[in-house]
Parts: sequence; C-alpha cells; structure tokens
Amino acid sequence: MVSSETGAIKGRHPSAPSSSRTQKDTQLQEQNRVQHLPYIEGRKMIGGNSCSILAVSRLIPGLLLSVLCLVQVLSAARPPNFVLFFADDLGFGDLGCYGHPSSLTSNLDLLAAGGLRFTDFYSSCSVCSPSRAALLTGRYQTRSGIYPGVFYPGSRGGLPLSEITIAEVLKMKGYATAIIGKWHLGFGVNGSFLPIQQGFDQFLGVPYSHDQGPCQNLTCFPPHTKCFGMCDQGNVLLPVFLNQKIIQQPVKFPDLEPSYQEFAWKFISNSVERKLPFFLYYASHHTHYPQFASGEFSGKSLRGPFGDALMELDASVGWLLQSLRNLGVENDTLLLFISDNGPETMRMSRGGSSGLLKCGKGTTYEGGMRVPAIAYWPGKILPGVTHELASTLDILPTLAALSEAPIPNVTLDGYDLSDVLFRGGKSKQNVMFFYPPSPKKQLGVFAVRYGKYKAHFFTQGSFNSETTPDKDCHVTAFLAYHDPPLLFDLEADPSENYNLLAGGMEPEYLQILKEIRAEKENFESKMVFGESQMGKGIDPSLEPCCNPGCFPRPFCCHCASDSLQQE
Ligand SMILES: [Ca+2]
Repeated sequence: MVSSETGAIKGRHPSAPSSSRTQKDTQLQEQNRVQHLPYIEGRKMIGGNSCSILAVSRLIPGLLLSVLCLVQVLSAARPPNFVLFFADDLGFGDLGCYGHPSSLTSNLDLLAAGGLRFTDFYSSCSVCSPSRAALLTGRYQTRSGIYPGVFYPGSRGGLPLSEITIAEVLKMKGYATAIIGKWHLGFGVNGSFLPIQQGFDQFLGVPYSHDQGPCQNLTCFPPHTKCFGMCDQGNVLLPVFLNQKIIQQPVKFPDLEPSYQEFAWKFISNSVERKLPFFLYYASHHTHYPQFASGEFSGKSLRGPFGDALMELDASVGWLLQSLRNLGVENDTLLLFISDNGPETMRMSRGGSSGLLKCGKGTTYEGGMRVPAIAYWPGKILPGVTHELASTLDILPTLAALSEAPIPNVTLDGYDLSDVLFRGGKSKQNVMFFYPPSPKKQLGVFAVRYGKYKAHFFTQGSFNSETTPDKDCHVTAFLAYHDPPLLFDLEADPSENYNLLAGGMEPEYLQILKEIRAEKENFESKMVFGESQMGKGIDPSLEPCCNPGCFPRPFCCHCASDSLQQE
C-alpha cells in the first residue's frame, strides 16, 4: 500500500480551467495552461527537475543543493525505467479520483494526487485486441490489420511479427522487458504470436481474454463463489502461460494476482540488481468479465464483485509503487496507468462505469473511447490535472524519446508527450480519429475529435454497451450515417447530449465542420489498411492445450496443477 507519508499533499490548487485546442483558441489555451502543485510535502526529490524546484524554494542549504544537483547529473545518463499498467474494461468513471463515489481506489487516488491525471486521454479502439495493438505499436490498429473485433483462442492470425512493439524499441537500448497479465494479440501455431516473439523477455499471464473459455465451474472469489455466468463455451479452458509454456489449465483465478506480483517483484529486483533499465507491461485483467479476486479482497469492497476486483487491481498498483520505492528506483521510473477501453455495461452493476460519458465498450461514443490515465514520476512530473488531448498511440513515441531509443521507421500515429508530462506544455496533437471495432475502408472513421469538438459521421450501438437507459448505446441502435455529422462541444457537453447543428447551421460551426472534413479526408487518404488478421479465420486445433494430442478436445485440455510454478 502507498504510505500516507509520501502520498501526503498539501495546498493543492484546483485544476486549470478547461482549454480548447482549436487554432482560434490557442491564446486562451496559453493562459489556461495546466496548473501544477508547487510541491509535494515529504517527498524526496533527487532527480529531474528537482534542482530547479529546490533552487526556487531557497530553503535548502547550498551544499545540499549542490549534492542533489550532482546526483541529478550523474543519474541523467541512465535511461529511465517504465512501468505501464494497462487496465481492462475500466471506465472513465470507475476510479475514486475520477469521481466514483464508492470505489475504494486509495492507491490510484494517491497516484493521481502525486502525478498528472489526464481528463482527455483516449484509447484507439473500444475493444481489447485493437486497443492493445495500437498501444504497443503506436499505430492505429487498421495499419497492423487488427480488425474486425478481437482474437479468439483458435485465431490463425495475430499481431504481425513485422510490427515493432514498445518492447522491441526498448530492447534496442538494452532494456529488460516483461509482460504480466493479458496479451490478446494472437496465439497462432504453437504460440507463434505470443509476446516472447514481440520483444518481451518474459511473460506470465493469459494469452487472450479470460472469458474466452468455459468458466462455470471455476472459482472467481474464494472460498467458493463460482465465476458469474458461463463465459465462452466450446473452447479449451483458460490456460496460464510462463513464456511459451502452459503452467496451469484451467486457471485458478484467485491465485493470479499474487502470482503476478511475485513475478513482477522478481523481474524488477533482478533488473535493478543487474543494473538494467526495465520495461514492465502490467496488463491487468481483473475488471474484465468475469471479475475475480483473491481471498484478501473477496467481499471487501462497496461495489460488489466489480469493486472487489478493482480493489485488488488498486492494491497491485500500490504494491508496485512500494516495490519501486523499496528497491530505490521510484525516482528513476515513469509509471503510467491507463485503461484499454470503456466499461462493459452489458454486465450491469458487475461491469464498469463511464461516469458522465455516453455509452461504453464497443462504441465510438466518449464512454467507449475516453479512458482514465495517470502519469507518475516523482521529481519529474509535477502533480496536477491536464486537459490536453493524448492517447495510447502516444506511449511508444514518448518512451522512445525518454530512453533515446531510435524511432521505428514506420508510419506512427502518436506524438511524444514529454512537453505535457514534464513542462506543463501543449499536446502536439489536435485531432483523434475513432474507428469502430470492425472498421471498413469504404466507411472510414466513425468520429473525429478536433480540439474541443467531436463530429460523429457514423454511430452504432454495441451489445457490450447494453442495459443502460440510453438506447443509442444498445445493439439495436443500428449503423446510422449522419450528414451533416452530429457535432458536440465536449468541453461544454462531455456527455454528447446536445448536437450543435440541431438548430441549423451557424457559420461558426460550418467553419469547424469544414476543418474537420479536411482533417478526415487527409487522414483517410493516407491510411493503409493492413491485411485483416481476424480475416484469417479460426482453427480450433490451434487452441492452447496442456495435453497435446489428447482426445476428445477441448475437454481433455485439463491438467492437474496446484500452483503457478514460475521456475
Ligand atoms: Ca478491454
């Protein structure tokens, strides 16, 4: 858990007023630049900007200041460590620090209080596989062919090995790399698409979503609460992998998170011992259906099963932070917390919440695309809230810049966020394009975020966003083309309730539409769709099986295993 000493923050300013990102509002944005806290009480600052901060404070004796600055200079040459915590189906409204009234997320709330919290951070897609492909490659999922939908256990395709991931970029700078949790970028023939093939030295986790195998007989909450529902039928039971090898099938959900933590500790401490910079991609999947938790968190939250899973996720973040602290590398590590897509409201109160945003998973409304995101790096990132536009596409360019790794020689769709993270500056990005989970070249993007505006050219509901009162979200809201598009001012109306063009075309909005159409046409004219990986189809014989050659499949893929052996 995060200690109250280091998390204590006093004198916090309210966040800056919302800023626009259109050209005409640039001046206003300059005035409304992110406001940061002047200091964090009790925190040791021995890296990054701490020298200038301390110098300004004029409270530190000269000698100590010189020593601190020397430490900064000496440590400047060493590339930073990165921990990328990626949550699953966690909505914009699910964390305490994003306004949820009954979530118990004290560690993430402290992380946000001590770091930079984004209000306008987007995923590139509202379902898992494409969202993860874009995160790891810095490219829209259409380029890598991760469409339509998501991968299944027997999918023939996967993230093409020719794609360059963050892990591969950082390997070029000598990083130790590991992934914990959910991959969901293909399994393929004998695991040919697993993370070990994409720049990760180590992998402990599940190869796809943990509901993609029968779960009705599995325990999700100790001591005896079975998983809710049945999950996918007709597939093999969910396996757990260590690198390329199955070490458990079926998974024992309550054991997962403690095993992940143990693995993370070994990876981080080993990297520190070997004096290697490290990249840990912690792809948590607690908050995806069916939610699960270990005994320590079962029945402990105020939100039922989803809350219990979230509570354990939150504790893992706190535990990671404490581990970095104990190993003396907290000040040398950028920790990012992001969610992969909006909440799956079809699970009702067992799913997440998009807060005041419209709809959720599977849609291109804000609730599907806009996600919680926090960046934390003591001494480098000053606490605050930013309204700058950012996305998962920016992570690869940002980590490449910070590690001084060469940028891959491919079309990238993201931007280095360093100005936003470290200097309270503006995003290099004014536009974000939203493809649906099943994009088609002839339809193009469904929606465009442009400055504070968002235009919907197509809308469509999703079964993932069922059950909320808003019928626009449901699967029965069929594909609809809008000409003129629906236009919303997301700063005045983040819930996308009030179409600015409903009352006719005012000249101001005509101009905005003109600019949006130009951006869209330019983007689409340059977008090259990669070969669809999902289009390669499914072969059940490819599904991972702990008992190769057994009969009858898939039921015989079931092996006795009491514990997650990590040796
Ligand atoms: Ca997801």
